Amino acid sequence: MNMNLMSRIGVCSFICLAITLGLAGISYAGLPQVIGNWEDSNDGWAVHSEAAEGTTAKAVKENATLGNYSYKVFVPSGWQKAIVRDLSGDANLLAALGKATQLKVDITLKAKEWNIGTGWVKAIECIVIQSDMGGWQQIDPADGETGWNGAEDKKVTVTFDIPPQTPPDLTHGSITIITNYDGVTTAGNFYFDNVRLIGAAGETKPAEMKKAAEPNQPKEAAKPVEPNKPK
Ligand SMILES: [Ca+2]
Repeated sequence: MNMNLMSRIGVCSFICLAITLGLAGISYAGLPQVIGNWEDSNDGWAVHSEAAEGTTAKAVKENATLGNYSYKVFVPSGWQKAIVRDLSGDANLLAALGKATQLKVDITLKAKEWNIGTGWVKAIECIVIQSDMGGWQQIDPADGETGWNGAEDKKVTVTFDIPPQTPPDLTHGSITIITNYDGVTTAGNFYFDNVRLIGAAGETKPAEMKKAAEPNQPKEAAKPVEPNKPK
């Protein structure tokens, strides 16, 4: 009887502890973190220094998927370094990049702006992360249909899986968006919005979880529990 009760208490404590620590871990890096919203500003983004001549980018009050503004980007045809966000010098954003497992970006293409003819257009080609972990990490879309025939407006969320970036020690990091289209009769713009870094917990807001987890968070017990944390 006593043994039973004790082991039951033990199991319950362990589960409570595991849940508490699990939630605490999720909120560690402040993810999800929006790094591109462009509410009447460039929001830290810029035309890439090696972008093709004629590349332009500015915040506009149209085609937003978060807030009221999106980033209207025109890029000449072909595989192009379009826009870049340098996170260097911002410890919080570098920590977010270090902990992130995914990057998601919303893209809008307007049928009235494009005449694709016999050409082709992708909503986005890939992203490139440059950080302590590697000077050129080219990442293809993991989810989201990037192909477009131009018949109707397109709005798509494209997901990229981010390899581990040695958290929390990044000293520099940047994210470049690469575009690609070719052979079109008339080229239009790309409208980007709600670029966000996502952690292992997904898109749930971490602030609420943090509040619930904090009061019970036992510091000393953290180490023994860690090996059993579900992956
Ligand atoms: Ca926005």
